Amino acid sequence: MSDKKITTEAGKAGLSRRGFLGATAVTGATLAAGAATMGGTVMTRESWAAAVKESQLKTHVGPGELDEYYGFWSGGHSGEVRVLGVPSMRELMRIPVFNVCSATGWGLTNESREVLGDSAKFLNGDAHHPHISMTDGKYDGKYLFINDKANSRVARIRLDIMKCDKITTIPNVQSIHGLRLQKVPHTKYVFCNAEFIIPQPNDGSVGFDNWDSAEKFTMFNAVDAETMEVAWQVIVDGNLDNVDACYTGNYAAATCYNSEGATDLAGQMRNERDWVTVFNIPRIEEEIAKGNFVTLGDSKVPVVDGRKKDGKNARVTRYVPVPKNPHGLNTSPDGKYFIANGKLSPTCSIIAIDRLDDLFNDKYEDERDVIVGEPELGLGPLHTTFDGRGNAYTTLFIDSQVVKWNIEEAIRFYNGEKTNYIKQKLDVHYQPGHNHASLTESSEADGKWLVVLSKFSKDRFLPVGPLHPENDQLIDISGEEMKLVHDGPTFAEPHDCIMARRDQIKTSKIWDRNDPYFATARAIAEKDGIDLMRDNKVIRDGKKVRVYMTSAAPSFNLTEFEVNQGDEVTVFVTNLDMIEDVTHGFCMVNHGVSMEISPQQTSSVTFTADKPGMFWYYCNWFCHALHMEMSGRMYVKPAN
Ligand code: CUK
Ligand code: CUA
Ligand code: CA
Repeated sequence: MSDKKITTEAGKAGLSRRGFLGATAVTGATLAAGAATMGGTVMTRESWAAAVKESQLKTHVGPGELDEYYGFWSGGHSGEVRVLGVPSMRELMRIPVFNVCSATGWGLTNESREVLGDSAKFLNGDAHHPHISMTDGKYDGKYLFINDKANSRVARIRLDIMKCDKITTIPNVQSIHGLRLQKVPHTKYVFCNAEFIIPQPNDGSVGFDNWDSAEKFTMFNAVDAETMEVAWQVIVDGNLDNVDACYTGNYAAATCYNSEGATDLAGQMRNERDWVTVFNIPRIEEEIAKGNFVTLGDSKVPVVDGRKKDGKNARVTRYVPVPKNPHGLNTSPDGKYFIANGKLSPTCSIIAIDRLDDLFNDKYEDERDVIVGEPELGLGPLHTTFDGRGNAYTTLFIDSQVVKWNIEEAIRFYNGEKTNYIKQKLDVHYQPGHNHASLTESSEADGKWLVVLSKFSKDRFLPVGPLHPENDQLIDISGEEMKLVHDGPTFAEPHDCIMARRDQIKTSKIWDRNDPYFATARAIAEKDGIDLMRDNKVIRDGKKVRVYMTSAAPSFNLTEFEVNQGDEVTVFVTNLDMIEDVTHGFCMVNHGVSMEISPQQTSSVTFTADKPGMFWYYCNWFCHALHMEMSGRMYVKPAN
């Protein structure tokens, strides 16, 4: 397969044109016919092919073998989270979050609807940024958090069971986009950016005609990672795009691309510089403790004003001008720098985190004094990731490349020294958004694998109609040179991913009967005098009917029950099986009812028996040789 890739990509020109030109142009090496200089050694086409093949062998995870890393992919406007093994890029699981899942019953079951709360009415979501909770700057494997840009929510996934257990809607804002976690001392806060500037209050009193004169803003938000309640909000100037936090626990920084406060495309590109908004977390907490906050509308969340007034900074924020419509914001794993990616500028801006104390104490004349480097990288820098060896990897959307560059050399260049801070440019296919290196958001960044989430696949895969998959490419960054080793087609539209070592994620094999995930079902059963592990019974409560059944492969232990037309029926199924992997399903035919019941789990679902007649229910999760026979009947007695 590596031979084939070399042939198709490099065959016409003899070599991969842009890969070599990109690298040689910046390293000053010569490109002789059929040979290139890489890392000082002359590579022939054959030795290049051999090197790539060697990398590709590293990605081969044989049948029955396990991957070294867990990867969590956002699902974009599919609304879910996907779990992949890295380096095989095999999809291991999907975790429904902001979508509806026919298989697991997410969005249908009472347990999932309780998590979804008021937002259960929304059937869509737009999940961009998955991040693993941290302790002392390392992934602790407890939770994964993810934003919903579509309906302004933040969700938490418990990584022990890989299910979403909390969803919070952020009040008085629109579109939660950038999301990152406090890294140190632990993830107390989930920081999340509301992207769009809206009228405040947004009660219809502001229309198109009085928009210009209206009070309007967006807010930076902190969600308590344990309770998932909104802890506080900060009003900002401009808008908010991406965010990251530092390794001291004191700062978070967010990009703003709409400093213009414009509502049209041209307007949002008017300024040559927008800014990075830096948040001082201890000062925000102090302001709240001192009572220097307001609340908005019905919300009880304390809101601190972080806007400049008459050119004077608020205590809690600083605005650092950077060029132009910046997008990604990434903290280097050594904790030294925030890096803002220029998007409409070919640069990244490097902010020295150790200058932020002085910035907030007004020691600098100019906010730009915290910028210690602004390397020119290529066209359309969107996101940067790190190998833990001092190198940064930035996606260039317009150039369709990843550029590897050395941070300290870029800083020395900014100080006037002539360094070649760009180490390599590698073509990716095509138009990359996020990229992400293994463990890169933690102090343990290990520089092994780089995933590049390319927005277009064009001709890389068998054609599947007008809608194309995207292409998540795996790149070996363990050596001097980046080597592209795998193409991974993905469905719309992962924006970002995060990789953790497999020993950092500890999952349950079967459910704990005391799990809070089905605490409500346990409480209802207890009130009905039901032992969920033993009883198979129908409880009538006026027009409400609760049907309790257990299951053990290959049967439901209640194979018939009777209700009246118009009853609201809740079916509780408890899976008695103790054997790992023996999951049952419950599907009530012609009622839109389907759910997963994994070993030792209780699941419940409520529906209206609105049609008289006999209805089969069956197990829709293949569990046994007699899985087809695992069924029962509901009789709905006609109303008179
Ligand atoms: S964003 Cu999509 S490519 Cu939502 Cu992190 Cu940059
Ligand atoms: Cu139980 Cu299939
Ligand atoms: Ca702008």
